[in-house]
Amino acid sequence: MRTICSEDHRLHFPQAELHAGQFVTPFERPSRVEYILARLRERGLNDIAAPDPVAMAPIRALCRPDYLAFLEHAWDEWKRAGCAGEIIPASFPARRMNADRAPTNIDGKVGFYALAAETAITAGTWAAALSSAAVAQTAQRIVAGGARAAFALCRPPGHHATADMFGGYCFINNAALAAEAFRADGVARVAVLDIDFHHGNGTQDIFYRRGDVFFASIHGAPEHAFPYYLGYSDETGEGPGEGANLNLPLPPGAGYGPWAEALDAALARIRAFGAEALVVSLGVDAYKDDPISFFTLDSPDFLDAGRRIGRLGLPTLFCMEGGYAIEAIGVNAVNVLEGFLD
Ligand code: Q9C
Ligand code: ZN
Repeated sequence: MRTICSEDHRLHFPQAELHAGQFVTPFERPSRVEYILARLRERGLNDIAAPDPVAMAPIRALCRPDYLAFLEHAWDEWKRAGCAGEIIPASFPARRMNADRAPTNIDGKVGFYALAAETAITAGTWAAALSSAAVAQTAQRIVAGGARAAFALCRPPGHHATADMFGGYCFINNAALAAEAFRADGVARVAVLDIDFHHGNGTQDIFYRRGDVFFASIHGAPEHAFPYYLGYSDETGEGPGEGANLNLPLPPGAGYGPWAEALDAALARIRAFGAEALVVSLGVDAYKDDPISFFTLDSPDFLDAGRRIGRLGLPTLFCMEGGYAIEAIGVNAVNVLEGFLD
């Protein structure tokens, strides 16, 4: 299995994350990629390449133009406004306020395009987000070209990003971009399986009214876990997308027993949907020692999960998402890939 990875992910390295009322070093940090690369090499998965140049047209088709313009120019506007630190949203269009009219003021704009306040934007964030999208695009082409699978080692991650919002460490939805690329290549039915601990609200939102892309997510129940305001099991899709959205929330402390049961349920639905290509949003924050999550999967469980996904027999693109137990992230992510290849 080939891995695609860009050095440019390093351009996004904020110093600050608002966590538990304090600024801490962000959980989503550049070294995550180094641990995964080291483990790939350790396991002989040495086919690692840089991405092709980013294709902007598919990103423009996926995201709202004003959101992309915001991401591209936010840092300059922030500096021009005399703001001293990293871009952190602090004001939001909450209930009964204007959520469809962007302010001109940069501080107002930042909150308008944010879904949470933990994710900082810095000088290199736009370039890094584009490099991450390019990684997904290049890896998707490899699978579309006939490979059984490819690994898009995306950073920053993408599954919380909608067409018009950043947050949850995400800016551009790499998995959604890849799913759309399969559609553009003529694949009639595509499935996105999101095994990150957090609900893939961005991916769900993008495809919610679509019947051609099935979305399934196993995640910490929204009453208890970020992103809190989406991810309930009664969210089943709308209009032409009715029945093409499957949320499998699990309670605090859930271990591999219920998790694997949820995975099998998701895989059965993907099979029944008739998917011809699969995008896996590969987060490994369901791990027992993850600092911001509450499932209790152990490293060998990720091997088993990969095996089950492999038994679907679909052309599969793995897109890296979360995972914050840094010392274990390499083993856990690569275990999914190795299980798949078994
Ligand atoms: N302050 C992904 O796994 N809030 N994003 C967590 C810690 C945000 C996770 C609470 C979590 C985002 C891609
Ligand atoms: Zn996550």
